[in-house]
Amino acid sequence: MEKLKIAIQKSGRLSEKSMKLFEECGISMNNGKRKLVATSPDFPVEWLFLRDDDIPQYVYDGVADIGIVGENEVAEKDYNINIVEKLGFARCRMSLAVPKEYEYSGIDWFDGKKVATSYPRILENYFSEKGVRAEIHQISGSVEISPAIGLADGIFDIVSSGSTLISNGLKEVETVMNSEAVIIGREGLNEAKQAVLEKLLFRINAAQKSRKNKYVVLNAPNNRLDEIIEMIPGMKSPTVMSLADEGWSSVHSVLKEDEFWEVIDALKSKGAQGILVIPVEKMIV
Ligand code: PRT
Ligand code: ZN
Repeated sequence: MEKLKIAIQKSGRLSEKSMKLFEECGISMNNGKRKLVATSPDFPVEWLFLRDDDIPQYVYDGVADIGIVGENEVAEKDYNINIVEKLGFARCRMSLAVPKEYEYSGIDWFDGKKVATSYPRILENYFSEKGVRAEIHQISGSVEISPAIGLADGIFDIVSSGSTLISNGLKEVETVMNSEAVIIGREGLNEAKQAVLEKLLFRINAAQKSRKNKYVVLNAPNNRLDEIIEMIPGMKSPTVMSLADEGWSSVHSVLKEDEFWEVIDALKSKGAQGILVIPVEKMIV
């Protein structure tokens, strides 16, 4: 079977989670990532390990069929490639920041100013959309120190916790875009590769759904059973079994991660006891 070629970051913030994604899909790697290329004994894929900056181009050129990269790199490179799937890790935002002592009045503040960044294209598009005329100074690293050394008035960079900005005396003033890791793909995969990609996406979806859901087991007093069942509808409906102790039932269901704490509190207030929450390994709906 023809192999789907997948470009992933060799080492950096994306690499570990990218590898883990395949592991969760039951796809193992033959030779470690010390090499340039790896294959799998159990799935028709081949990985290429690259710098993240190069991944959009490799996919666009067809050297790789798909790749895992931050949305920020996709936007900066601006090739005609598709985002096939959002992966939910390596979340960050791309923001403008200025020295904290400056009074920032709004985006017009940047008119006539100098801004340092490693992402000139995203910034240029943003400024032109906002009608701001600023000088963009492209540098490849340590963007956050440029105001302090007199290289620029402000910066445009990746922000995650915000602590790098704070420790460099900067404040975030505009968020230009949000980013997370995504799978990018090129147009025109042949039928065989498209079939492998679909199989892979099916597995990724199952793994992602499982991460967003928890399996809950609890004991419910029979006189509040209806109310409790209503709160945890599950995939179809909960499983209810009688306990040896009369007047009580055991309820099994699936609960979404984001509503988890709220529902647990409400369940307790309805008299639920012995609540167990178990991770779901795979979820096929
Ligand atoms: O060597 P290679 O070119 O492959 O890697 P790289 O050094 O260019 O990229 P890498 O591994 O640092 O980041 C890869 C991707 O992770 C980025 O393109 C983003 O999509 C995503 N990502 C998520 C981040 C961050 N969070 C992040 N915090 N990339 C960089 N940072 C840096 C940021 O530049 C800043 O210096 O961390 C600092 C800010 O962090 P906070 O938490 O202090 O705000
Ligand atoms: Zn990079």
